[in-house]
Amino acid sequence: MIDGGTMVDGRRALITGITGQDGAHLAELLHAKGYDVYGLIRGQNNPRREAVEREFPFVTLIEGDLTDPTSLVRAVETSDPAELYNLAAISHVGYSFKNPTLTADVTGKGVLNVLEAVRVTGRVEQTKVYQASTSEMFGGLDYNRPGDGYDEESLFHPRSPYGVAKLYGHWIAKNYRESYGMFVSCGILFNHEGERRGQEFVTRKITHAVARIKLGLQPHIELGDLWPKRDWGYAGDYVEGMWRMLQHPEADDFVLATGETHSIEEFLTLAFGAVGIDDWRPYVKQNPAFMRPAEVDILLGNPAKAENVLGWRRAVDFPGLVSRMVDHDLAEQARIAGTNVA
Ligand code: NAP
Ligand code: F7E
Repeated sequence: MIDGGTMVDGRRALITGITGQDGAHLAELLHAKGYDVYGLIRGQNNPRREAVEREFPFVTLIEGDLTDPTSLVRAVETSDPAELYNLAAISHVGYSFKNPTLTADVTGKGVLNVLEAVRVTGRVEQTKVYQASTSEMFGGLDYNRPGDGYDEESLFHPRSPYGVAKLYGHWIAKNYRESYGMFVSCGILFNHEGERRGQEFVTRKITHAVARIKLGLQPHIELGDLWPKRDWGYAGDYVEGMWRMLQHPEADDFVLATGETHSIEEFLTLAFGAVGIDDWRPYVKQNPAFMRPAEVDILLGNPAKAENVLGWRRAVDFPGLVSRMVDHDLAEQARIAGTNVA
């Protein structure tokens, strides 16, 4: 980790999406670097609040919602951040098909609300913003052939309400950069996973089920399509890239990816293999309820710009990611069940 020893004592950072996977990794990273970390949390009784307070007692929580501009102004005024990481979103692609209007309001217009909170409080010159853009803005092979991987210049063709909302967020962020000279960098991040990933996403759904199947706690897992391919990295590596984007002298767009793509079938093979099950097929049932009206067939990213300009490198490879997640879930499920794992 370049600059791993750099301390920035007392610099203030505001993270939206503090209760999510990336929020947790980033809070940890910024705290280790000496930042004062603030986190935006929504709802009058957020079920994840207690866990955040327990795991990250150093984070100052501020109540607010991406759909409530007044709350964002208050959050920016209270935290007075040098760096604002906008990670909050409705982030599940399948859910976005079922709730497209809400997704547009939160994942799309919510970005505008965050940028406006920085602008109207007079912080254009003092607050750097990170916007969480996504590989879901690219459409997959039928629309946009990636060659050696999608990069910052590739065409966009989003295939879900989530992807469309994120593309609005991406372009409004660039617009504020160009219109007001605001330091807004967009990280176009490919899938990143880990032991903090929500169980609604396919990787964690699989590793959680593999652990329970191995321990005899559930008979099988139900999934949707198994042929799509994704460029899967480790979330801990990717938050380091977010931070580097805001340390770079100029605001810009950067792809973070591994440069490898694997199918869900390959993920299943490694995950079941990690617990000694060679053939996963008897344990996997397909259920159309988990299929989407439109699918992104293959995502493959080209991280050359982030590697060359930011010096960013991912450390965890695909087999390392899968075994890390399975090991974690096996230990956790064994603990819950009161079983010893040999
Ligand atoms: P995540 O685990 O789903 O977390 C999403 C966060 O957004 C949660 O903290 C959630 O809080 C918050 N949120 C949802 N609606 C909100 C609202 N109306 N107001 C304020 N907060 C709200 O997502 P993640 O995996 O950490 O991803 C972080 C960001 O990167 C997201 O913007 C995602 O779209 C983007 N991204 C993720 C990936 C990936 O592979 N993980 C790849 C590319 C881009 P609650 O606890 O209140 O629900
Ligand atoms: O699906 C297929 C599904 O939901 C991956 C988000 O973080 O990364 C994520 O979006 C693939 C898709 O992630 C199930 O159809 C099969 O082809 O884990 P996922 P995602 O849709 O790629 C991007 C970069 C983001 O920005 C998003 O915020 O797996 N799949 N069966 C399934 N997916 C789920 N969730 N559940 C299944 O049972």
